[in-house]
Amino acid sequence: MSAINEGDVQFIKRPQGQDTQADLALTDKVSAIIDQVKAQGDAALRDFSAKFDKTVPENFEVSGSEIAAALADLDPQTRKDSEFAIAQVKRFAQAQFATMKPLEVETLPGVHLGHRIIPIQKVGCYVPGGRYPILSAPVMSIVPAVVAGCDEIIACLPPGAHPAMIAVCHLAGAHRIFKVGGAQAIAAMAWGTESIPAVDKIVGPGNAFVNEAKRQVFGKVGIDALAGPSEIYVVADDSANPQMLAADLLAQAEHDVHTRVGMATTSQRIADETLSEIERQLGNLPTAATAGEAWRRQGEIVVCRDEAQLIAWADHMATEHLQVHTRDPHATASKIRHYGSLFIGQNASVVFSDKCCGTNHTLPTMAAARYTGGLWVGAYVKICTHQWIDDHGIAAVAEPAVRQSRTEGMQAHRRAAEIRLRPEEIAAITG
Ligand code: HSO
Ligand code: ZN
Repeated sequence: MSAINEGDVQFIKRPQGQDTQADLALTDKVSAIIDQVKAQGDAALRDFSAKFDKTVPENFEVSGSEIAAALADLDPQTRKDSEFAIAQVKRFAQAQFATMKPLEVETLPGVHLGHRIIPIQKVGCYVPGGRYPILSAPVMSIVPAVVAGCDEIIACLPPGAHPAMIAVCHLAGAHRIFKVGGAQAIAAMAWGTESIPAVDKIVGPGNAFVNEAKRQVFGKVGIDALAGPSEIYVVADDSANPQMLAADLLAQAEHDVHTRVGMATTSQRIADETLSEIERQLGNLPTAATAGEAWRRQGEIVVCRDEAQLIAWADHMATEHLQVHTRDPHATASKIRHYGSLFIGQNASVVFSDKCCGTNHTLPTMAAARYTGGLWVGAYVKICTHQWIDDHGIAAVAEPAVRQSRTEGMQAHRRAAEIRLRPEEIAAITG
């Protein structure tokens, strides 16, 4: 595939410069928070809750009666809708899990190799606060942990989070829930405090503080990915519907002023009509303050000369969500390589995955789609190899191992291989 760059396509609207969350002081601020939590445990959590959340919970752990109250207050239809989302995410995660098989193979007579799929024991799911109480957020990080069979699944969410978020954490299957947010929550789950158990892996998106904290605790614990502001991109030909495109772009734009939204099309008409349709829809969108700002800052529309260029541009962008609105969307989609999740055809709006269709909405941003997919049940297990070597296999592997160890000067390794051979077998090894 030939490389494509900005000079190759025609910009109808360009993003206003590079908008990132980069803040050099952030690294230092976050490492100070982590150090304090590590040193002082719950006392540090109380300090940071007072400073950042303006409230200090009496107990960080959500009690059984608080969960019962949150469930009782949950509007019945909201509960049903969350249960629907949970069931859908569970079905797909179970189907994906079924594709992960243990393996036993004899690669040479007597050389038996294999792997097992072992659930991660303790998982910490970070549930972001943010501009909206996104009820599907806990579903996406907790349900696959349940499907994978993790022993201990905890959830942390900011103390100011809506009680419905607590209810959904519980419905999704969290074993314990804690009211602690931000970088301090990540530090607590990585190192443990009096109230909060240390986990083996931390998953779930968050703000710039949470992301930086996850980056810093990586190694002590595993992490899923570093999720930046949401992104949507669309590739469209002249069969696309500008009203739909504008609605889909603005849907993601309302997340945050940092959201990156864009479209590439082979049709100048679709580009022009989508541009004016976005302005028209912003005119009566209640969340236009955020969506409009995101669109002005980060919105992008480019015209490509043909489908091949459209595909090359989509791969170049490697966005979190990629919608394909072309005459034969399956054919177009099959040629694209870099995306977090692919939305094939006009009906498959990102909103359905965001909320409830069953694919996980926690996806790679900032072109991380070049090297990873999104959060999934496979992120909650380890694939660990094993081997056993019978008497037929020993000679086959020992001879090259002895020779290699000699060549490398690793005499103890040589001995460990030789000790398993008869003297005449050792004598026969040349080189
Ligand atoms: N688009 C977000 C997820 C979401 N949006 C949930 C609305 N609800 C992930 O990038
Ligand atoms: Zn969204």
